[in-house]
Amino acid sequence: MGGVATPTLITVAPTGAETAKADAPGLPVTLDELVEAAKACEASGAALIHLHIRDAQARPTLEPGLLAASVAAVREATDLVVQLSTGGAVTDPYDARLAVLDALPDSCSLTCGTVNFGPDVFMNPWGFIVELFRRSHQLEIVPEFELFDLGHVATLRRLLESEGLPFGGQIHCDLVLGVPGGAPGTAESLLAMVAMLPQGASWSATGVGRTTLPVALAALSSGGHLRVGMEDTLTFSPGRPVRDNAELVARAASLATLALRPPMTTGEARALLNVKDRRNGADG
Ligand code: KMH
Ligand code: ZN
Repeated sequence: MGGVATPTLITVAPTGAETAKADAPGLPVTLDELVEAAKACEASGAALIHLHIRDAQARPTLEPGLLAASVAAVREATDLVVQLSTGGAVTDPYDARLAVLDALPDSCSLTCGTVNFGPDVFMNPWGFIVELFRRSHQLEIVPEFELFDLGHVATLRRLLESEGLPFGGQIHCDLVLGVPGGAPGTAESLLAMVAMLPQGASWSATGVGRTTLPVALAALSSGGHLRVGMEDTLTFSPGRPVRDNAELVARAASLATLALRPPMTTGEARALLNVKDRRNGADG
């Protein structure tokens, strides 16, 4: 043994597209709430933020002006790596999902396959995956590959074989487990997916709902990073709703520290993912 343990990249996914504000009062849905949540999560140990945004009625939206304003506001208020979701809501059309990249975030999510999503279907056909990958490369945005099932890992490998490395050169993945329709949120399925990842890939994992803690503990003990947040988890412990995103980040930071893999700084996250520096109007 010996050597220096890898610090933990903590990603926060504060909002998502599925939960109504009325069902979770702590959900950040306005720009002000989003910025406050981002600042609190950064202070609690997050280094990357995965953003979905809402309109004035708190409905999920991919409106280009709001996306650009959200990226600018979070960049202004924090040093977090800003990632926009290209998954959106299950009802969003492909062209609007592709146009998300025009807001020039540091990173974008890129889901590597279609998956049943509760009663819905989250559509990600091969042609769309390739188009998103190429556009992210063109615009110098680092993709994070979202993997909901084992077949998505196989598709990621196929994508890299045909298209080469993503912008920045680092293959970074997020394993999203416990979605009804995707891989179960267990250590066994996490390890099966990790075993198939391309060589040199970095990865985080998130367990949806009550799988959040088993998946986080399995990820920490297997060299992975963590994603937490109200997009994925609304119950802190049985019968106790999540108060806000920062408490989920704080819990993840405690687990990581306990595992002797303390939270990564935003600077370390930027270096790991090799994101283009777009702060202070450096570019776009
Ligand atoms: N809201 C889900 C349908 C992503 O952000 O890229 C898709 C999702 C994945 O959340
Ligand atoms: Zn998302």
